[in-house]
Amino acid sequence: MQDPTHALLVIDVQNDFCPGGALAVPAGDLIVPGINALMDDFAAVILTQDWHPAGHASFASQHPGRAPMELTQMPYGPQVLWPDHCVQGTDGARFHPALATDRADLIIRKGTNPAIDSYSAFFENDRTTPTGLEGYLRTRGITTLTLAGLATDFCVNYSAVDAARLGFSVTVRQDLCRAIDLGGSLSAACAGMMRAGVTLA
Ligand code: VGL
Ligand code: ZN
Repeated sequence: MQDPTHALLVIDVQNDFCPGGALAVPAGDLIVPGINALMDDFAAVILTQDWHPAGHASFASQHPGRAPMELTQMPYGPQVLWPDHCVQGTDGARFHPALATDRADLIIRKGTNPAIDSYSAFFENDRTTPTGLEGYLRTRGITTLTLAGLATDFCVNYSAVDAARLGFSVTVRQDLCRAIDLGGSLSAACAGMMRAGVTLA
């Protein structure tokens, strides 16, 4: 019997984060079969989709003289400058073709504000503007979340930490995540998730 209070949150399993994509996460596509199988264990399945307007402020292409993967300062804090990725309506922004998207109860799109990045499924990177996901989960009576997807050290990490801070009980399935690992970002993310009370499984 599926637990109605427990949801699966699948983060950004999109073409641009898989091999061949604009911001490819090594072996990002290998987690798709395991995520599809895991969906059968959950009463609620929620997918997130990174969904940027063209010319998004997180793109290095918008910062003259700067290169992808460099760090800059934004009004809301430090920001990695990314290659153009997950532009609304492009093939790179679509889910991996093998992901079982028909199983989703909800697809939440994030990163749509041209001036603010949004790693977390719950808040933009100003850490205050909500996506609405918290309200959806609470009104469904969901208290426990299992996370999988891309990338472990960015969107999975921010989503897991925010969920724990909001009081949800959170487990990250590390075997069903893959990381970008930029300058030690994976070990920093794991330490931060553990500090926030996230279970790394
Ligand atoms: C992500 C960098 C930029 C992610 C999204 O899904 O982890 N990373 N946008
Ligand atoms: Zn993005």
